[in-house]
Amino acid sequence: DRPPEIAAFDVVVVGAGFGGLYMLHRLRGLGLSARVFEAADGVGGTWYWNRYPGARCDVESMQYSYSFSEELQQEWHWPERFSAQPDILRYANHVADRFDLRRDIRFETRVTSVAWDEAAERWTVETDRGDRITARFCIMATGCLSAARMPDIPGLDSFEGDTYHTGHWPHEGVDLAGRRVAVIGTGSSAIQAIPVIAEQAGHVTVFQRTPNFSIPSRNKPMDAEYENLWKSDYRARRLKARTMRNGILYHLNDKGAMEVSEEDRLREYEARWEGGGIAFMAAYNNLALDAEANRTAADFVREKIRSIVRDPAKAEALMPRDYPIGTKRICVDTDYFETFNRDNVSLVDLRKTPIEAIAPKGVRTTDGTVHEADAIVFATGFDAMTGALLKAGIRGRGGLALADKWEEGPRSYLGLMVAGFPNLFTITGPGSPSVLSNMMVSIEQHVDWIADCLAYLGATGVRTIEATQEAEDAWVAHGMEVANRTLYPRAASWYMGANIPGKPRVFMPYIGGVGVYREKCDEIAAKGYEGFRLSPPPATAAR
Ligand code: NA7
Repeated sequence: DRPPEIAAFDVVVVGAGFGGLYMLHRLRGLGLSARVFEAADGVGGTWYWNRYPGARCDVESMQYSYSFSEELQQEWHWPERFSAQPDILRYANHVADRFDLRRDIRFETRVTSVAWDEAAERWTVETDRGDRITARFCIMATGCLSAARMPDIPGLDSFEGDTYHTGHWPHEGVDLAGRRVAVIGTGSSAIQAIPVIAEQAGHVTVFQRTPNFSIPSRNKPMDAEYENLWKSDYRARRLKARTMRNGILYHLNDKGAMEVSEEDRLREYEARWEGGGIAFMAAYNNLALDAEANRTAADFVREKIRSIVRDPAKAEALMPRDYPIGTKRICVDTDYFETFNRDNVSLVDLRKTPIEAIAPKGVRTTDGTVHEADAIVFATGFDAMTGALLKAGIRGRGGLALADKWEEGPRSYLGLMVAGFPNLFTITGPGSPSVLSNMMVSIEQHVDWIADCLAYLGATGVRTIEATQEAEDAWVAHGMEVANRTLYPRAASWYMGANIPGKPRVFMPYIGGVGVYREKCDEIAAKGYEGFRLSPPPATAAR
């Protein structure tokens, strides 16, 4: 236990995941004082909480890592092509130690209120440990998929067994050996967890509301030659990745799917399927744009499901049909569809028989069946992108609550700042590419942009920076326009807020592409922060 801290800093950072850690490092470099608050008792954010069996990153290890330190990227060795959660968490801890970050982080401390003090032109940040910190700037590094969501199913409290959420997996692990396990949900988390749970459990019952497209990862131990190839060319590759649509370096075919013969198309899809991972969606340049092109890729994956799953009824139930492939986040798996060939795995199609209630002995569906279970795993996702921000109790100018401002969906300028909330930045906030990208690339871009901005403000004597209403409105309109050119809004996805009852349906991330977005951000900065109100106006001589 520590006494509450009453103090003043230049900057408060909320969150010690990959965003918060790098932000702190950059702030130190600028000579700014900073306090970081983190709810967990360790660093790592997403990778601290998501310890469910099979948790793994679906961006390749050589790319899902920081690029800011040449020494760091050279010295670190990733054991697998796609990193497992424990390895990524080990890396986060290594970074925290290597750059001596922990001394400025207050762990096991949740921010409860973030309020703008108009007269002082400072933020007052309060925590559940009684801390009261004022700071000129507040930077929210709270993550996009950090507010785990338990569905509101009647009878939950009556269940006699154990319940778990994939996003809050117990740190000591869970022994599921021989037990009857119900898994609710079939998103990325469930698709990774189910094959691993099935190997331990006595029986697994999967409750599927919406089937998902999933591509095999082809994960394997890191190949030394491949690692060296990356390390000997790291700088150039990182630079190139930043220009890519989603911040990942892979081969994006510059042809449209309908420009080639069916035979060529199938060959390309087959090669991508064999290659593994989300590069499948880069097989053609118009899969996210053109419904007919998209259907060819979706048909290919449905055919794969049919060929893998031996029971035709199960195969049929597992095939997604009512949204274009990729418009709900594409999943990456190891033996997901194969797992349904096991004798100890059954599938309940909730489109036919929805869950009615949780009963003391298991999950009851509308046909009256109680699917008995000793444990229920909720793989039911997150209040994505806005959930954690809105939980922090942020109030801007005139006491305006962010929750009120965003009542009809998030609005921001560049996903970096919000009109009415001066000197408050959001790392990978809604309105930026964030969840549509390699998070590491997007995090580093935002942190660097914010750090450069703070340096500029310091050098030019500017006390406050705030997005103008016009710039914000234009950015929101632009974001919607770009999204509507794609097939994405056709799916009831968490990108749209559709997984949370009552949440406004707004396409939240910016889909214009990581490379394009970065250029825009840089251009805006180069023009003296166009679209932002700087007060007092920058003393030009100081720059
Ligand atoms: P997701 O992708 O939001 O998946 C949640 C799953 O849970 C999804 O299949 C949902 O079905 C299902 N769900 C949610 N609520 C219910 C209820 N009430 N009943 C039945 N099924 C339900 O979360 P994940 O954790 O898998 O992945 C999130 C991201 O983390 C992932 O994209 C990666 O970026 C990492 P639905 O589709 O809503 O019908």
